[in-house]
Amino acid sequence: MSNSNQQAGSTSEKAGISPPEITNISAINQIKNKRRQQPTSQELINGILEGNRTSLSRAITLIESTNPDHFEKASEVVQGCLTHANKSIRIGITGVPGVGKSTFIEAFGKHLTELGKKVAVLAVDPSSSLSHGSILGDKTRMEELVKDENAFIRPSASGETLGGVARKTRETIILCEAAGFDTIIIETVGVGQSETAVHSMVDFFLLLKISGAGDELQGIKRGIMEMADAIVINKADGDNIKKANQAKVEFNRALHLFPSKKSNWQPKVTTCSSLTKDGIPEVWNTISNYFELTKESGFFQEKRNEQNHFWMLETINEELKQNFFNQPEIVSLLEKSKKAVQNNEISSFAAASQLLKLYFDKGAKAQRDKGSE
Ligand SMILES: Nc1nc2c(ncn2[C@@H]2O[C@H](COP(=O)(O)OP(=O)(O)O)[C@@H](O)[C@H]2O)c(=O)[nH]1
Ligand SMILES: [Mg+2]
Repeated sequence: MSNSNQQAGSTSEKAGISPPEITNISAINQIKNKRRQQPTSQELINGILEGNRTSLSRAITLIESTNPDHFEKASEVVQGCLTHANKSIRIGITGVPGVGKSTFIEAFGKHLTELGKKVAVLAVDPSSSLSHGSILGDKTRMEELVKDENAFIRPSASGETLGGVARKTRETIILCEAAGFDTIIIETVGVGQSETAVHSMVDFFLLLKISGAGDELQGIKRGIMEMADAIVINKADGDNIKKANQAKVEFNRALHLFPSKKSNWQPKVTTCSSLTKDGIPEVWNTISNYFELTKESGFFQEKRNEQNHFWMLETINEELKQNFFNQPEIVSLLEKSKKAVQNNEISSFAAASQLLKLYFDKGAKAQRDKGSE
């Protein structure tokens, strides 16, 4: 381009949209060229293994992409990183909105980077397509951690089913670990099934609570209490300290009523303030003790193996479902069957059988066609 600095004049104004005052064409072309030069999967893998954050971010974007052209490349990158992963610890954090998860992760994450750790923060929040990613909005609450070169914060993949978000988060964990992050924190909101998904991808599960008006245990789902390896009562500062300590006693009592865990770990209850940072080092001590115990007993590896197996089956379930529901013939028969079931013309089971038969017959035909090619 001979004339790189072009002054855009009023003559080029279109329908009331004025172009920027100075358009540097050569700069734009440079950017366009850069964008066009997509790194190969091997380049991305090399970048990630060197700890290059741009490569890491780009690879995560590939994983999150819904463009089928990206699937294979994303899968190659994950595969290439796999043997370099698994050297980290993974901590899940849940709690209802407002309990202080983001503020806690900021304080806790800073404590960890001060201890020399490299921390990656991810989120599983299938509702975030509406709120544009909870962590993204929360980055303001993680001001220090965002600036920390030993921390990496990534909002959750959005516009997806829980299964989709969860799988992508699992793959993102692998990439972060390969990039040298040794402590992975996964935040999830305390609604729906997302805790169960996060619980099945972490080594340690932490439930964040605040002290309430007395009856602390009301409103907590038993399942979540059972999953927790620690309950941390946040906002134990100012006038709240006494109530937080009472809540601690109550939760401790409740936890002792649960059958003992396979890990042989007795879940702990502690208090902390994410604002004053009181009790934050103690949370880390608790978690360290857990890892010491479970790594020595072999439970740590056993749990990871189980999780890998679980995710293999989960992925098969998810893909089969996707494939089934994306067939145009299925979509149209599904619509017809829905009405027929409503009108009592066919039972739900018979309708389901019909749909599955159509699906399997179609698959069998495709196989035969392939064979006779
Ligand atoms: N007093 C006090 N306030 C806190 C503490 N942690 C968080 N908060 C406040 O609680 C509100 C919700 O915090 P946030 O981290 O956004 O909660 P999240 O929705 O669980 O991520 C914010 O106004 C925080 O400043 C704490 O330890 N003490
Ligand atoms: Mg938050």
